[in-house]
Amino acid sequence: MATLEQITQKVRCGERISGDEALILWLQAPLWLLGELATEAKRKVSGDKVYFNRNFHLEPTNLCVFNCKFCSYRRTKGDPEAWDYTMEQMEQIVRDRAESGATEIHIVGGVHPEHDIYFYAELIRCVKAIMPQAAIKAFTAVELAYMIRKAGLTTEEGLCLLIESGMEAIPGGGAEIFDEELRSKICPEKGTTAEWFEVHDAAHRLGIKTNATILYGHVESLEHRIDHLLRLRDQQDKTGGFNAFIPLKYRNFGNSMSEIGEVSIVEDLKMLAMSRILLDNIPHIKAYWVMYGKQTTELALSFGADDIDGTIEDSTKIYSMAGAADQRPVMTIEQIERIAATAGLRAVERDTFYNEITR
Ligand code: V47
Ligand code: SF4
Repeated sequence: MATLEQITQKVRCGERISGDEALILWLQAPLWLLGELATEAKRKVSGDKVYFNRNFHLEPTNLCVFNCKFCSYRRTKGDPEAWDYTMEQMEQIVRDRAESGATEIHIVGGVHPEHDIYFYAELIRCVKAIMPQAAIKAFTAVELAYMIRKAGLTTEEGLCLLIESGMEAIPGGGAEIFDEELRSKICPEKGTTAEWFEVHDAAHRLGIKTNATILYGHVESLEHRIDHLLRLRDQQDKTGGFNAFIPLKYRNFGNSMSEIGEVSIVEDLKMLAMSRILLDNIPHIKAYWVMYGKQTTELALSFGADDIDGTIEDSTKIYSMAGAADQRPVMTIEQIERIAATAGLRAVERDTFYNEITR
């Protein structure tokens, strides 16, 4: 079996490591070493840059046909905290932000019991008509698989319909944990791992860039996390369409797994570093500041992250409802620049496809 020194050497030389080697590194490497290895790997991809974008989220509803145990966001119809926007209300939300300079609109929500793929195609067309300059990154693979299946279309047919309407990228949500047994415990009704991969595989083959996530810090083991990362690395070898990987820390407020608590910041930093080291073929590792909070995000930039997501403009409720510190998440460009500078890095504005934007 390889030693920590041998594995460290391999990572330094840019050689791919196996799952067994990753486990040794995760268990034995001190935090500073993981930070150093991940930073070296990050620097090869993005030098001294930290990417961000000007973006906002549109969350059509928090009604959902599923009931994932970790979800703090879902409500049932009639609940005072439920929302279910009409097309007109969503158009108004976008119109209100039309002058914000956003280059991306991230659309995700619950899996609505009634709305079908044609409603969402229309939504994309309406949003695009109001902000043609912004890219639409829309719907998790779980939402997509559900609406496409319900319409009786093949995955390719469903995606093509949405692409023709203006969908340009797909976010990484719905991945949770790929291990089938564990997935069936924490989100038994949700779309399967195979469905998640089918949507991303088809999207990549159609030329659409996507992101990927993991939900970590609940009841999974390190082996489950490594298995998750390796499945993504294999997929990326085949289709190459993942832009970014986003480790999502389980936040425990207001859901039915609350009693298990949350993992430490050290655990978050190790998760980021190991993601950077193992996913040698996914260009960007995103520290989603809305979920970590601004302080942990500063630290994340010394552990392999090269992206912190965007300005957000108080447009998402997923993490504020799950206990994140920022109850009204907004980040100004000055704050983003300060966070990057604290880590000795340079904030660079990007579009959805990581083209740099100079204003
Ligand atoms: O899939 C739900 C997660 C995800 C909780 O692609 C929770 O750029 C932690 O995927 N604690 C949706 N996480 C959000 C998402 C995302 C976010 C930012 C950027 C991108 C991107 C994607 O939120 C869900 C689920 O894994 N989630 N509940 C919770 N209690
Ligand atoms: Fe629905 Fe998503 Fe919440 Fe699961 S995580 S219950 S799919 S909104």
